[in-house]
Amino acid sequence: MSAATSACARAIVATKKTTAARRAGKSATRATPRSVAARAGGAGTPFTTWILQQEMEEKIDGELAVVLSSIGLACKQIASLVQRAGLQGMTGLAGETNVQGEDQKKLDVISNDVFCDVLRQTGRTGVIASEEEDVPVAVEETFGGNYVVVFDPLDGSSNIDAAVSTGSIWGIYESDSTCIPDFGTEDAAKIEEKCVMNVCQPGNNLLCAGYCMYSSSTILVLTLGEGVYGFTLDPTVGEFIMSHDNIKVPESGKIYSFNEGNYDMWTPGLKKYMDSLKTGGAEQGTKPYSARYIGSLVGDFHRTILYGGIYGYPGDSKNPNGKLRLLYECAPMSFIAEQAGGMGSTGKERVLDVVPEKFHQRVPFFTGSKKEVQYLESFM
Ligand code: AFP
Repeated sequence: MSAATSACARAIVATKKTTAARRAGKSATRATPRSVAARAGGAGTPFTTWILQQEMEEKIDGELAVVLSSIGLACKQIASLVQRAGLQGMTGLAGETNVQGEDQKKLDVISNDVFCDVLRQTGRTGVIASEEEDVPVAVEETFGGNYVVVFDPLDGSSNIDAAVSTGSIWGIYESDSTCIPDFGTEDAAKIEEKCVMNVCQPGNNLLCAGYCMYSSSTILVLTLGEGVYGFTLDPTVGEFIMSHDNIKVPESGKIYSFNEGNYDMWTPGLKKYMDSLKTGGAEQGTKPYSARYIGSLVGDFHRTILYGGIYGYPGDSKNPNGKLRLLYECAPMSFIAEQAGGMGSTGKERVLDVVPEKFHQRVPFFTGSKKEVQYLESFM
């Protein structure tokens, strides 16, 4: 590790501390003025109004407000593309594979362009990092803010051709001033190194995490570290409207969402856990759990936080770290799960505590109701 990189690494740990302190300080010291309480949004509040309210209440700055509204715009554009995909020849493969060796669908590529374009155009993002890109990319034109945005523009895209739910997932971090690339003096390798350092932050540093589900409704769910809020797209006005005020995941729930086809490759402990669900789980002798699996993380996760239960993508003998990516799938979903009163775990530790070693790192992932995730952990 070079001296400059170590400085970045140290700076990022410092960022983590200040972010946590800021969060703690905010909730400890900020009183809610009466005028704010009167303005506070609830069900029916448009997403753009809600963002402005968060800014007025100093939960976010003006720069982050711009980034959030640009993500809302990207989600609307992708929702529209997904709805018309079958009619406009946008189903099927693009003919390329991404760095992880996965076939890219046409809509994967288009959705990635949509996300990258809106984020660049805000001028408030310093680094953007996508599932579909080999490495995180520095944005040359920043005129304020320097947010780091990690995202999976279209997760579950193997479902697209059958018109089954898909979704976008994102996480937003603060970048550190010592890790901001200098286009005037630094070469491409140095800039890339700084971008990777900026992106490889633990989920504990997340300022915002969210997803948008493209299904029978288009629903955008996000957290800024103080509760979880859901907004449903009203197609008649083209705006997300708050439909889920302060989502809380039920403490337990008898629905499990795993790709059980991998059972033979699981550890004995995990097999035992899975078998136990069929005879009542923690309360043996009661009714068996129900299996629900879409194969689209956003859809399976959304159902899990609303109805309760557990979603899991474990490691197995072929892929010890499972399939899901830490930075733009597991960490953002864990932040949301925790903010809704649930959990996000690798089976052995809290996902938000995992410090990424590389950009496309995978981790085993279990999330949902607290009691269900704790019960799973007791077998691991
Ligand atoms: P695709 O984007 O290739 O459809 O992968 C979706 C995904 O990353 C996640 O959304 C699913 O939960 C998981 O993979 C499904 O994987 P399996 O098909 O192996 O169950």
